Amino acid sequence: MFGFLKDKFDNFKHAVSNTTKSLVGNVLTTIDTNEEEYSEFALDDIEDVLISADLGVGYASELVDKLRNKKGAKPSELKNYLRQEFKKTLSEAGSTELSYKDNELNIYFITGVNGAGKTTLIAKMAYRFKQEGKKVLIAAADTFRAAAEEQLNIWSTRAGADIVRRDKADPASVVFETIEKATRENYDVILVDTAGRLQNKFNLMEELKKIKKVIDKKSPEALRESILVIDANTGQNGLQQAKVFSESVNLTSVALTKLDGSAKGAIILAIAKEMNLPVKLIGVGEKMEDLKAFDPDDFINALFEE
Ligand SMILES: Nc1nc2c(ncn2[C@@H]2O[C@H](COP(=O)(O)OP(=O)(O)O)[C@@H](O)[C@H]2O)c(=O)[nH]1
Ligand SMILES: [Mg+2]
Repeated sequence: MFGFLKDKFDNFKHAVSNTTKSLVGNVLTTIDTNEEEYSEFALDDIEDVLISADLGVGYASELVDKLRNKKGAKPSELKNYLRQEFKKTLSEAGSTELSYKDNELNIYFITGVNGAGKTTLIAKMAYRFKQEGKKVLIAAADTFRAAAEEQLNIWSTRAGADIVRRDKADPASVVFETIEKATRENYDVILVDTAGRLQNKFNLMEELKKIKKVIDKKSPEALRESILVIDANTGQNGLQQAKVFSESVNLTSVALTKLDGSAKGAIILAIAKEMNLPVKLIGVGEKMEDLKAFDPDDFINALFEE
């Protein structure tokens, strides 16, 4: 396993502090734990609190329906019930470890809306892979904004990675060229940066599909992860984004960025439940080192303040 993947996010207590209050705390203050069973009134309240904590309507009502139909369910066991359910949801979404194969080409296809943190994530990943002694090539396939390419150029130089960029070229052709170069020159890692302007959703999705097609054609066995980058501050909106992207790209995991400033960690549960996608990487700042691995147990512990 890579050293950087052992570098776990250890500040969940802060990142989920509001979440803890709104989710676990509020749910528990909603009900009278001395009651022998749940009243219909209490169940409705629990559902409301879960929804307002960004868990999503579907997930919230599923959790409450289970309680309703569970013979002998006791309000005093609510905390434990939620803990078990959240754990199950996270583990069913799959392994949280970033896939990587030694002595092979590893392609990471990075997507997400504008400003989510794709380019920053790529710079951080490049930096970490370089630290592990890997040969890293970045495909600047966000050819829409000249500034985006320039930003990537500065970052990649700083990270010590190489870059393929072609001004105003077709993004898919940039990726094509990147794979050719990587294969020829024995690179370990390709990071594909993409555009994210959603005001032109149809074109964007077509562009991403085209890039995916190039990878599938040239080097299907090398595609290690298709990562959707989500800004933690977007809440349920992030889930909508995930749905749009997953229709065009076969997503394998999520990178949740800006958790340093956000207290909306509950979105991790919603993503796991609704999209069946594991969060694997966490962005906690704007610097190269600010990339962490996601540990589900730490997250759950922070949520329940243990
Ligand atoms: N605080 C914080 N800011 C971030 C993080 N990741 C990215 N950013 C900032 O978010 C903004 C947009 O990032 P960028 O990578 O350009 O997004 P892109 O449009 O998806 O490529 C920049 O100002 C980044 O510095 C993070 O984990 N924490
Ligand atoms: Mg970008």
